Amino acid sequence: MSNANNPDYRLMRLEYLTNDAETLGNDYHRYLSYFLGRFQGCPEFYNYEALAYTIRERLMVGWRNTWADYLEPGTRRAYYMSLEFLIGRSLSNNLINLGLTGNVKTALDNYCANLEAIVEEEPDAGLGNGGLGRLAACFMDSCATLRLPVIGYGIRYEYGMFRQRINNGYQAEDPDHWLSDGNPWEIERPEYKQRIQFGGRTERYNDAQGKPRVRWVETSDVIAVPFDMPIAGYKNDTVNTLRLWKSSATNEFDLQEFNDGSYSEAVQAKNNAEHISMVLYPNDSSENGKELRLRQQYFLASSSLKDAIRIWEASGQTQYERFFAAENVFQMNDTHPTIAVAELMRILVDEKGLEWDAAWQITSKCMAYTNHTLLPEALERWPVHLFERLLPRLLEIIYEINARFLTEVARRWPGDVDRQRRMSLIEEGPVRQVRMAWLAIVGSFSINGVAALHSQLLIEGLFRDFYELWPEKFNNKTNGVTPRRWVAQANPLMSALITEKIGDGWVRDLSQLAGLKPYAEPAQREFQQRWHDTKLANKRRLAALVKAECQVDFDPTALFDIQVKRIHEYKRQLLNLLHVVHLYRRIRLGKTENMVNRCVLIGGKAAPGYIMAKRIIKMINSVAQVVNSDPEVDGKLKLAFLPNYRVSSMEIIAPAADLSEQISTAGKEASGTGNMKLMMNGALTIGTYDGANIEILDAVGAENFFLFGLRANEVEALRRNYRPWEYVEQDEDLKGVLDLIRSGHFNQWEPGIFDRVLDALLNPNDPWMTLADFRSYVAMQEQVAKAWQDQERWTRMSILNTANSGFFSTDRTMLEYNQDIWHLKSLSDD
Ligand code: 26Q
Repeated sequence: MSNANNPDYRLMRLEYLTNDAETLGNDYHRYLSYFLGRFQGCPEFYNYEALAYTIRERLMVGWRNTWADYLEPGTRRAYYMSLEFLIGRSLSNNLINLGLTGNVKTALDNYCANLEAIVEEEPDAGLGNGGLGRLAACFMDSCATLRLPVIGYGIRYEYGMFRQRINNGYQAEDPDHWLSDGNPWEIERPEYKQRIQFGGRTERYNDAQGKPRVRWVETSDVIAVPFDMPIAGYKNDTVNTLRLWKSSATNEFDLQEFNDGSYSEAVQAKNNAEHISMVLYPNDSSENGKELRLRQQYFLASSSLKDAIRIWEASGQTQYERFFAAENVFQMNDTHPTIAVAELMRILVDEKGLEWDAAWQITSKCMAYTNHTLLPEALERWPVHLFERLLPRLLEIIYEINARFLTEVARRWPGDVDRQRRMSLIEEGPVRQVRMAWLAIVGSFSINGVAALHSQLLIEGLFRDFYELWPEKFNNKTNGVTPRRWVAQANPLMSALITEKIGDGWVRDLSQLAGLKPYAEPAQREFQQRWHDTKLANKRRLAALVKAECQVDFDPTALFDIQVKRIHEYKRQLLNLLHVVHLYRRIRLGKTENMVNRCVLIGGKAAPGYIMAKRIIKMINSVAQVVNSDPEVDGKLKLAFLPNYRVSSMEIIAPAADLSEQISTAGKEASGTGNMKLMMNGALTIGTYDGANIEILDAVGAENFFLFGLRANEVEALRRNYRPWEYVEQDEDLKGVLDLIRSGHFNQWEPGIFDRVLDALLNPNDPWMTLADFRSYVAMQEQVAKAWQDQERWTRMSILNTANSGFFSTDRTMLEYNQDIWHLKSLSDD
């Protein structure tokens, strides 16, 4: 054992528990009866809880040993800081990664319990909005599988992403109280709590050595309590940690006010403290100026930095200047935790007594920043006055960073005041703002985008000035998804078929899927039939879900055409909908030659304040109602909106998709990751030349991908003289589609409700230029139909999509982060 000389760990050797079906069954039964006090016939939820505890026990030895290894003095560690971790369910994922699925099934049989039903009892841990949050969760899985010393830091929101209901076709939001029945996966560790300061003022003083120093005083403090979630690697005994912070009130704060007789103020303070980790902000493009959000960001950054420092000091380290940056690296998931740059400076200068220059040397060597957006309006900015009130010491530090940085800019470009204005961390104007992306760039040694095109567009556009100053800081790390959850767990049928042919090495080394390519040869009819049958079985499972949730009948032999993602104008769910209306018109006009039976599924949440996105949801539901109930359509076309799209629904959807809709306006989708999940599960993509679609196209070849639409540079060139009505005048089909919608055919009882949507499409300033891509989209959808008509050809293309998806594993992504940014030693390298 590598920790033989660490007394804490030597004293407490732990034995692995036995994993045979009989022991697993006994343990499950013991938890149910002796711990939970429940018996056969109890609500299914208790079976889930008992099984979760049974599995959790089996993570403990690995978890301890992993910690012991990571705490070895001199070990370099990375900390992934993210306001979001969209974990989903843990039970089935842990079973896969521990290799216990089979034995657990057998064990449960003896108790007449059914694993599939039990798994459904677990609420999703929906601590994220979408792509960015799910990416963080996939990264955690891959780091554990690669045995990298990476610790995730996030917030333990009491309420996760809201639950979406559809009411008269409109989105309604319900709170997601996911913790109401407890969370068997977390372990509270109050012994590692931290105190976080807010408000107050700063004060100058001279220390014992007569050195001028600053302290932050008269603050209203909040306590951060960590809750740890185990992250099991795939069959490797490694268990990493996701540490989530919950806010709570300080004790003396309560007592002080209580003694003064102000009971209600004391309760108020407690309330305010506990609000910080109460709820996830449900906006996936920035929400500016909300004080509570800034509190959340600082709460996460400060508690995580203090914890990382505590861990480092606990391993005997004291020499910040020599060793801190060599042994610690912080990856910031977007600008959300970027206040960490200033907070680390504050800790080093004010608390550890370092000189500014030494502290800056350290900070700017251990911070790294990942950008996830190309939309300039989504770049985070915070009003200076808010900072001043909430984080006065941090604002002073930001000013100091800025002053020194602008001196550097002035030295490099003497007299270029416009550049200084553009690059300043402070945006001047009626309300002065702190530019968080600029703070992240200035404070980091590495800045990356999340797909090749995205990273390129960043250095040419948004970050151009900074690229000219520091080209060496910028790099690309194309996103991925974990094949454990998204293939092995979600698609057991296809996984078994793959393993039968190429062995099971693909689960840890996804490039091995290339071994499936020979099975796409025309001679491999038998394999192709089985591939097709597997997809069909998965489509039956999805059809049952659609029936239950939407009361719409999907015929599993029809083409399953799928678009699931947050509802956003740039993602162009509307373009998809225009195509559906176009197909509907063709059916009504009797022009059905070369049409194939199609089931179109759209799912996704709209930010509660995003009116246009909500109207788009209403429109999808309205069109669905008319199309699905029109006898003339007769099964040729179905449309359904799946409510409450989330991680656990994607686990049913991805394996059942035939066609993956990735149709954003080129240059707007940073990467996309749903595109990768669907491809891995054998879907073909219809997509624009955007984000990671480009790399998917490269991997699978143009003949196995349905590419359409303007390129990013063409979109920008057209912007200056975009005349949407010209597309309408020149296109009978488009005119017919828009006229039909305008006529009120889909909203007989609610006249005019879609006028604003149509106006947006016809506006020459429409940033998403939907109508410009309509014709090429429809034409490519005709190619899709043609390909589908040759089912054998389609199946071969499907196999090739899976076979060429190896690059999109987060294992590859994490290896690249490690090689280029983190430089950690894997436990496997010992
Ligand atoms: C910021 C400030 C205040 C409130 C909310 C926010 C906020 C929250 C979430 C801003 C953005 C997000 C999420 C963004 C996101 O999910 N981006 C997606 O990231 C994926 C992973 O890199 C990419 O694949 C997608 O292209 C990108 O849209």
